[in-house]
Amino acid sequence: MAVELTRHDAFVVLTLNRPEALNALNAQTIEEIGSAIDEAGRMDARALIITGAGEKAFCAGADVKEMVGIDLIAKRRKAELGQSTFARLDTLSIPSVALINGYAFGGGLELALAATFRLATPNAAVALPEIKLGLMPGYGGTQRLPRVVGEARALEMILTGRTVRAEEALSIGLVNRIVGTQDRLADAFAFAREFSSYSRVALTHARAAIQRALAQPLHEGLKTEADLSTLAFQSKDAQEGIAAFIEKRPAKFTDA
Ligand code: CO8
Repeated sequence: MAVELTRHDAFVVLTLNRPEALNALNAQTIEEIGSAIDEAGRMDARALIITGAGEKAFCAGADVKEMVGIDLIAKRRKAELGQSTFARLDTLSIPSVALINGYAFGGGLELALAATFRLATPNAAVALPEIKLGLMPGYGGTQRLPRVVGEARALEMILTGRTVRAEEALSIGLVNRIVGTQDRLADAFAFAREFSSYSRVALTHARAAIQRALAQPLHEGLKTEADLSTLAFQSKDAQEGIAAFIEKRPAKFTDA
């Protein structure tokens, strides 16, 4: 299997497992990522952590060796399949955390960009180097990177293919935190615990509202926020959270 899915208490870990090719995304890997995301959604977990096998790479991008000699339709299908597979993270019922251990190049960074959060190990190095191959990003990079780091930085990264190291990635907001000097998975779980005890209802609506913020004009986004915040307010968990505050006790959320 090119992808492993393992359960760790409240969390599911998806590991890209082709270390001999720096976890590059061949057709089999993309297909298995899609199935694993779907499976993770059925596992009643609190978060999905995505990482790469080995110490060297999260993922070195689309498998360049599979790009030789394919026709126009296959090229288009490749882009659409990568995009639709990574987009499953948008609609996944739980937040996802890309734990970038080492290289996240091309399609590897595009996968990380589709996750809800990104963490980087100190040796992480991210880039969209497609330009060096005479290509451009095709798995969502031109759309998601500017949303995360702004147009100017996205243009620079995509047009120069420059590698960005962990500290710089943190400083431009491309990753949320640098983790894993000792145990990267333990740090990712600790990060996920910071949100995973809260009501799934409120978390889901908040994520959906933020996703829509970037896809809608402000006046429509505000309407979406009014709709979704009312739904969260109407939940049993909101009643419980408010009561717990007033009674000065910890809230017991039931995801209802
Ligand atoms: N595809 C296939 N094999 C790869 C890839 C890759 N992307 N990256 C590394 N490998 C393989 C190498 O060929 C090598 O295999 P072998 O030992 O059999 O020669 C093995 O992994 C180890 O790699 P290196 O020896 O190169 O390791 P280094 O430490 O010297 O270098 C790098 C590491 C810098 C990450 C280097 O491997 C590299 O530059 N890799 C390519 C990165 C790249 O260009 N990625 C972008 C690919 S394009 C893409 O992702 C576009 C997505 C959208 C497509 C849309 C289609 C329409």
